[in-house]
Amino acid sequence: MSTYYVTTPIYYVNADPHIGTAYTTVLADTLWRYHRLLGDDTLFVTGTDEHGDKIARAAAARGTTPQALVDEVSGRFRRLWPRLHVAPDRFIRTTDPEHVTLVQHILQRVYDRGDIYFGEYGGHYCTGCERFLTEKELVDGKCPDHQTIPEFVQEKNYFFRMSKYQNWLLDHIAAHPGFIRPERYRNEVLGFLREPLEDLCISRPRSRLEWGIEIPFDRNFVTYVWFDALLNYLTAIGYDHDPHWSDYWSGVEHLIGKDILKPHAIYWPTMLKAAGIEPFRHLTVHGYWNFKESKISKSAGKPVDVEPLIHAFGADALRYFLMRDMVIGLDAKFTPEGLVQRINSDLANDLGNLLSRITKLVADHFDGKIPEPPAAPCELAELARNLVSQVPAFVVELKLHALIEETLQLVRATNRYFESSAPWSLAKTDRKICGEVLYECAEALRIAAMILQPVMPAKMNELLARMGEPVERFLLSTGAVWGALRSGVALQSGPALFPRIDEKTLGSVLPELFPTAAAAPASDAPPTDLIEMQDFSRVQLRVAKILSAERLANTDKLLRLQIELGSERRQIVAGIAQHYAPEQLLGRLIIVVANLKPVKLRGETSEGMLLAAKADGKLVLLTVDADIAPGASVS
Ligand code: ME8
Repeated sequence: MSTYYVTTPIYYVNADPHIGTAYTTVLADTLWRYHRLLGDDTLFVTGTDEHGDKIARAAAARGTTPQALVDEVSGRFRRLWPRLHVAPDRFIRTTDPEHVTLVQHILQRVYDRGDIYFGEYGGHYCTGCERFLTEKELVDGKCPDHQTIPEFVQEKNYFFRMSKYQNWLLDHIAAHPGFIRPERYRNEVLGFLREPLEDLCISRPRSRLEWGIEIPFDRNFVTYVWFDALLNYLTAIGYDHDPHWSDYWSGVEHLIGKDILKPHAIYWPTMLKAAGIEPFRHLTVHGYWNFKESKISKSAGKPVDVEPLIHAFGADALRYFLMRDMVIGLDAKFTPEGLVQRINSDLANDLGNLLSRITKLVADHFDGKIPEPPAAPCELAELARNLVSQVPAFVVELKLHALIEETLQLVRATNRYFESSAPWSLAKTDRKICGEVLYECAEALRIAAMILQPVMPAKMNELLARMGEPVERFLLSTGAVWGALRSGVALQSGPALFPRIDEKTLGSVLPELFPTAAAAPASDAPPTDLIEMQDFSRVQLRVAKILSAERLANTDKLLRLQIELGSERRQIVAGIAQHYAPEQLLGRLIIVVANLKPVKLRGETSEGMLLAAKADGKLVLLTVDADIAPGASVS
């Protein structure tokens, strides 16, 4: 049995979880579940990154204390994960006392070994990245990730002798091809290392930043957030005091998005080396989920909330889409239409439908009990055996999208076998063969469900439970064996496993998913699609007066507004509840899109959309600057 320890980045708590952070966490959970299925000893850790400038600034902007902010937002991450069927063994926070002790211990060790010194530095500091950017990294004087001009900061600080480990790191990468993967990111890191590596500034003066871990050998400084955050991967396994820490460490896989390659591929291994700890085993880097052409993120003004997606489509279907539609290492496109297409074709049509067809015929002709298998299995058995034998390679090589597709190929082949054998006619002419066909189809489906269980744990467990399969921890090697399906066991009927999503449902959830997407394009991004004047003139903008406002039950995002629009009264549902209290809105004159087709949001009709501007997660209503009659057109 080998150990598998999987980590996600610990997320900053200056913003709520969104589809990007959900992706890495679902990926970690899925890999963790696959390794359990393969019989490994596993550990899965995620958490939140709670110190540093970014958090201090976000707290100040909200008029709260850093501690109150981190408690609130970290709680939101922790509560979201179970809703996505994500079950980490440990949720770590960098404000945990155990972590603070570990960071100070490692700092002291590296200092005592002579690899930390005091010096002065001036450089371009990007608050978004929480690090100094080199001249080479700047594009037109701006941070390429955040599109902001970094501040020039000059101050005395502590420095880590990172440069000393440059050659060691190059040799280590060369000797361990799986150290950074996929290869494109390994090459990117080798590219960084072609330039001389600078030492890393690892402190911040208390006078500038209070919110951090105190440097153990100088009370006037706090620890730079990356030196603090990266060490969470050791705190989580009880570094140096848990008897098993080194077993887990030897099987570690760090999952990250490409935005944080440099801290993980350069700072982290050199920090470990300086502290006398073995480097990590794998750093696996994935691309971005993009919405249209730009990265989905809070700072880009394009968050895609996860809660409404779970509510509308279900956690497992969302997990399926995320795992199926991103090839690890490449960017992927997130569109609600793409998500629905996946659910309808793979899950409703192929998988769910197969279960319903088999269940119905078994109920009608075999008293609801799984019939007897044939003496010799059909061609599906070979397909299934082949697939099962390839699962470990797909998992180890991180080709989850391909594993899912291959499994769906088995499901589709089973549907074809069902069609061509026509068990519904056989039921009238040859009941024995009819039973054998149904057994084989059910068996292929059972094996497919076992393989897909890490991707969709709740739905696949439900499917297996309907077949009378025990769904506690099972192993692929003993469970996914052709012919293990037990005849005579009840095949329970139930509602459709994956109901089809129709256009109406999609239309009704879109405004909630992207409450401000239409109203507020990314603040400083250049327009990508130019439109003709006549396109714009189709949109009727009008002034409206808010007559009443109230919160909608079961969502913390939506308000129901009654508005006056000339002689008309209308109801609109707006995603502004986190930015405005209902009583703040009464009597306000706002701008609405008046000719939108009505949609239903959480069962409430919305006849129009209000306009708001968005930046840094803050939403501000567009209003008029003098009194004007409600209903006035905006041109
Ligand atoms: O960087 N597509 O935290 P963070 C795919 N605290 N993944 C995305 C994504 C997108 N559009 N947007 C975000 C930090 N992610 C540090 C990490 S670790 C010691 C410290 C995911 O909240 C992806 O995993 O900014 C990315 O690397 C991470 O969220 C960044 O999270």
